[in-house]
Amino acid sequence: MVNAIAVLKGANVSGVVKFSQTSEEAPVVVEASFTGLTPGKHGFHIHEFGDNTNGCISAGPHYNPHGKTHGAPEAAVRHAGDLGNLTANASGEATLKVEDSQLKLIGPLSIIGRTVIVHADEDDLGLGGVELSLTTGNAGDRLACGVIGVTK
Ligand SMILES: [Cu+2]
Ligand SMILES: [Zn+2]
Repeated sequence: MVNAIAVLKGANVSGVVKFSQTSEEAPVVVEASFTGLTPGKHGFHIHEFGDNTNGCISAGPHYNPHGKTHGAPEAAVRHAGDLGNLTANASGEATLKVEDSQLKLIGPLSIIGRTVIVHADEDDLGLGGVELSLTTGNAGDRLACGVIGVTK
């Protein structure tokens, strides 16, 4: 079992995202809990770099080791880092628990050391019909980010 965690801090938004995987072929369990969001949907991704030199922007594009276009988490064609959206309630709180078959904590495609980001806007899952739909889901500003580290 490998466990990893990211703690995200933004101006208003904060959250914790936990990951676990039992073997390289097993799905990764993702459990996220956020506060301080505006109600509604917010794009939620793993980005390529674990670099916060200039804030969340230094994390680079969506983690995409297979050179695919952006998509929904359940789509066959997606970035490995595409986790879709968090949905915040009227109090600005969002929780998510999913199993994802493209993320890895074990092996050469591990996401440990990369960055989790929550965005200002909804991820259109590649279907928005604007240029950014196919790269970022047009999810807007990066509200909060955190590097994924190993935990017990
Ligand atoms: Cu993102
Ligand atoms: Zn993507």
